[in-house]
Amino acid sequence: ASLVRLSEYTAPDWRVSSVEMEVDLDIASSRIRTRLTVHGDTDRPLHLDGEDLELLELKLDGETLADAHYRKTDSGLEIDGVRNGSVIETLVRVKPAENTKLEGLYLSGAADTGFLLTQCEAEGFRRITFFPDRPDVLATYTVTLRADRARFPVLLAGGNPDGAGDLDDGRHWARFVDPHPKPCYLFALVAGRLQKISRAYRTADGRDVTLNLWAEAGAIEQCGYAMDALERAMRWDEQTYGRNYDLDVFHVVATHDFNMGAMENKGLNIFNAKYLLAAPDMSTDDEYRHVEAVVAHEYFHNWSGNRVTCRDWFQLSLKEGLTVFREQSFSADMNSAPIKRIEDVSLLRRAQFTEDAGPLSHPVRPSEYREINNFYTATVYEKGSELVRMIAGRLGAERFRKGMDLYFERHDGDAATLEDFLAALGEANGIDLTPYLAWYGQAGTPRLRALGEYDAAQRRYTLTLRQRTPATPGQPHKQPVPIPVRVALFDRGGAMLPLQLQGETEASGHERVLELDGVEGEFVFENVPAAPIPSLLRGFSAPVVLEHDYLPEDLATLLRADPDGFNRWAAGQQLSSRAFDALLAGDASSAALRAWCDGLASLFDDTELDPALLAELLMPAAEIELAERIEQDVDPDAVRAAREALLHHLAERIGGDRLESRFDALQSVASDDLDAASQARRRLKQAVLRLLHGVRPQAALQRADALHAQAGNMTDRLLALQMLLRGPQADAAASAFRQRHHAQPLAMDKWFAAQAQVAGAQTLDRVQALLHDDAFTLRNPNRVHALLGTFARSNPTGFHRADGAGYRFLTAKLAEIDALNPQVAARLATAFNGWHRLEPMRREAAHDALATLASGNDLSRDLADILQRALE
Ligand code: DPP
Ligand code: ZN
Repeated sequence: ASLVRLSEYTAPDWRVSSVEMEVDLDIASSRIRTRLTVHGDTDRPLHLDGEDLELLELKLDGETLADAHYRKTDSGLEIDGVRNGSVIETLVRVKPAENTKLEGLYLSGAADTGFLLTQCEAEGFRRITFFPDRPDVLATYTVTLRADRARFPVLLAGGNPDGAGDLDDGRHWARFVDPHPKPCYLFALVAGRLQKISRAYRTADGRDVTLNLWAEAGAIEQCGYAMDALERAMRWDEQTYGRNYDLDVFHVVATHDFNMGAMENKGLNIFNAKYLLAAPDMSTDDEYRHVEAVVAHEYFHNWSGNRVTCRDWFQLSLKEGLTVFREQSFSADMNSAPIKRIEDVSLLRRAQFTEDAGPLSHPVRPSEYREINNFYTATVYEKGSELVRMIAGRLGAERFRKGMDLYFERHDGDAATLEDFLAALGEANGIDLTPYLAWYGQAGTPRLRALGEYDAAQRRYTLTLRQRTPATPGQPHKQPVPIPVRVALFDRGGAMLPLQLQGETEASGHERVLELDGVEGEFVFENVPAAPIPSLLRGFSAPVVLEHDYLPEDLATLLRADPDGFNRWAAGQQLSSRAFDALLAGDASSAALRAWCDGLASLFDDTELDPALLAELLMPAAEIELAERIEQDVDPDAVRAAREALLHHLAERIGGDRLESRFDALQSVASDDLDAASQARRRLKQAVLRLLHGVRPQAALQRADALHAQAGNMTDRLLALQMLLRGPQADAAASAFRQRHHAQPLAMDKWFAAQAQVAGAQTLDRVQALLHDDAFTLRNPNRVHALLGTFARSNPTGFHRADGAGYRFLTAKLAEIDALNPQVAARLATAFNGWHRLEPMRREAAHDALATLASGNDLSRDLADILQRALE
């Protein structure tokens, strides 16, 4: 397929001012009549994108077009003779029930009971009607839906309602008008048997809005938490960014059949049920927080994405990075900020750093793509968010808000670029932010090397910072990027020192942001009484890999004494990662291992410490992240063994008795409530039980068994199941869980995932058997990700088993899935990401499996693109 390049962007020849649609909905065959009013100052033909559409009528200014005046092309229609102000009318037929790609208009659920819905981002609107399907074509929409009233009692489209009524022969209609010009990727409709909960909301600027959450019968009771979260998000955006909602009604709909997490269609968000439904018996604490975060994320898009959209898909991070940042800030405000930062940085390292180190590495703003669906990545989202965070930090809260106000005001109703974003933030404050553009165009994770030198005679501490970004595919040479490095200095006793940089007349404050704006910079602190311990990159002030030759005891000091929870965790992670390096090399007596174990053993009974933070401190990085520390010839079995040894040493140092009694104490005050303290205790129980399992497996399994039988919440029950799956009661526990939850799809996803995650080579057999479980289907993205995605991504010793059977298994399934749903196949295929760096036997087996898959015919553009880049 052809390459789309950012450098070749040109403004559209033809724009569309208004879209009128009349949609006759039916499961097997739906008809869509569309009238476009187009504008342009050109005599070039009008190109309309279209895919899998059956064209029934085509009119220009009311006249049916003769064959000679238009052409069908590979990508749509080309129409001659169009004039400024012309009206193009098309009538097409589509087949929703046959649409397994879940892009365009499709059926969720069974033909007799399910409902119809749409997904357009990025390029699904062309599967509904002929249209210039690009985000810089903004139009107002009037949409009339017609369908059988009994089969489709609820009809929804984005915008304000504008009439409804009955038709002959049992059908009815409803019309919606969206006055806000929008790109077509934000179009949506929903039709079927749905129930709702409603709430009245008055915006800060006085608009009365009806909030409606929709789900199928049986699930509507699980929408209450999301409704509360939505209201919190709306208030937060008013208070934090001054942004108000702008229609009279806001709909959110849950579906179990969805490729993405959720979609911010204007006025009609559509959610993967996983991120909307929540109930104590079914949802873990993490899932509750995800619901809150995703509800907020999609709502925030109403401004960062919808009112101000993207000029082209290369600018995707303009809306996604910014909206993830807004979502993360919201979640930090609603929950524990340090824990939220720990979670976000962990995810960044686990998902984005690994992506950036492999063959699929790309800049936050890619310069070219074959299939845009493949760029909804951790880099565009998570690294994109880190870049906004860096810039917000550079400006400070007040100036950032001022800049955001200008951005929204200047580009409202517009399709903008990342340059526009930086210009607005900068110009509002008289600051030139263009150096940050380098971050957007350059792939790879910068290495930040820090060297500290203390001069006792001068009482001076010099910190030298140096940056280097490793080469990535297509980008052999890297330029330096601006790196804000948040720094504090500690004395040996763990007290923070007041800071005085060279040139300042006196010390002030305990934390500074040093700006490294070239390859190397030197920063001199004066009046430092003794060699300090630097605390670097505090709060993870830039998405880089920090390299500093800390003494283990200095990291232990930071782990113990830093007043900021995130930084304690960061120090602990550095220690445990170093201890991991040593264990991998066969060294079980490293100073790092000792310092880490001693440090945590002494914090273990600290009653001042938030149990949620202690839980995070007790867990080293995931295997996949630790594997990144190895340059070449990664052996996932060795990685796991070293990480397990790490946990074992820690558990021994803390001691089985203390672990048991801490667990029992936590359990004795357990409640099923969702308050922060109860969640924190559950989080700590998890960490403690895992540690206990390493030293006293019997004691751990006994507790898991009791927990599995008694738990009144999913967090505990799932923990228990995960533990029991490692022991002799695996089958009994699995079938008890299945029996209890077989009617809850979201719980069943966890059941599949828990089994796929059991470490070790033998798990492949179980995964293969689970393919034949009645509840498994390749057609449901959540189910595929639960079983196959978890196996490939979260079970390195299973997927990467030495004989290569895991690779061959996955690629065979990928071919089957690709024929149904290319987006799901392509996403799953990225699990091969690290294959280049595997040890030779596995590397060869992975390569062969990928190459065999790639040589097949009929691969989708999505999957072919991933395979081609992975194999390059
Ligand atoms: N629906 C996806 C998201 O909100 C893509 N826009 O991130
Ligand atoms: Zn988004």
